[in-house]
Amino acid sequence: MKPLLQAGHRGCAGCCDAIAAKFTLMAAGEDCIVVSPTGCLEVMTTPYPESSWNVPFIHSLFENNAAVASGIEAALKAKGEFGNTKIIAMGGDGATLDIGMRSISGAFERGHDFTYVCIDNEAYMNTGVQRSGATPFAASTTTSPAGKVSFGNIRPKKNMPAIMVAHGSPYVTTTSIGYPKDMIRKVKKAVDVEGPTYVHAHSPCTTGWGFDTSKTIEVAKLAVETCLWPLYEMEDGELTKAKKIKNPKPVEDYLKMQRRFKHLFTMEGGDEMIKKIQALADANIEKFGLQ
Ligand SMILES: Cc1ncc(C[n+]2csc(CCOP(=O)(O)OP(=O)(O)O)c2C)c(N)n1
Ligand SMILES: [Mg+2]
Repeated sequence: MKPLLQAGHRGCAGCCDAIAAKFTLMAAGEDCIVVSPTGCLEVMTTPYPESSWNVPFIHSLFENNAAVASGIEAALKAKGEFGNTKIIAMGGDGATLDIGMRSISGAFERGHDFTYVCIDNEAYMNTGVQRSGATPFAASTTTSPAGKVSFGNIRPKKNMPAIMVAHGSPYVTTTSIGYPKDMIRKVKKAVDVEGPTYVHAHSPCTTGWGFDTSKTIEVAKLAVETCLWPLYEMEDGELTKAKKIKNPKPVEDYLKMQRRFKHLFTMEGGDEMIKKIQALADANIEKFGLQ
């Protein structure tokens, strides 16, 4: 079978978006329609007149990504052609947590049968690494730069999965491109569950985070192994599964691999910030019962 996302696209070496899209399509199979707004994934896979997509792909605006997906579902149903076709809206963290939030909220409220996959590389990468609602505490970005008077981004990540749970979604899950089997299983489940489902995939970006292009998966795994990115499933609002981490690694192991956190190891007071980040990981262990 030909790959559903063709090789030869223009992603960076080690690109997380390509990996996330590939796993999503492996899970959804051929009979799917993908809607995606502007962002690295769309730009690198669809330079006119080329396309890497071997499934139907529609480029939406940021603002109407989930609205387009829900329109496709409604149209197929009206034509009596809905069948088994999986409708997938796939957007970056900026598209999902910030600019496209209203249309996602509306589509989930209306209860359309589709799956939203957020490819979370924790900043607006395509336009040059600007901070988004998903940028973690103390990360340096071009709009939250670390410097003499700043340790970088001052706010913690917005809890998007919790917002989707609050919409009454039957299935909300977090995953990571560092765990292919986990991600493929969860996307499969999400597309099979009836109603609006949400998959939030943590996706380390070599260019924006500043690590070697060969380390994408290693960095992704460290986010999970330090408990900074817990892998869990919520069904009908209840926590049904969380990946246990027997011996969590210290958050330094994750932070020190990335240029965006480099200042924490060189600036006076950086150790206090690292303690705050460790506290976020410890809170996840408690909240999701990771041990
Ligand atoms: C309404 C609107 N605002 C801003 C832009 C400019 N823009 C294009 S790509 C992009 C970054 C997208 O970031 P994200 O959704 O996180 O995807 P990534 O590129 O990081 O994968 C932005 C801000 C736009 N195209 N439309
Ligand atoms: Mg992004």
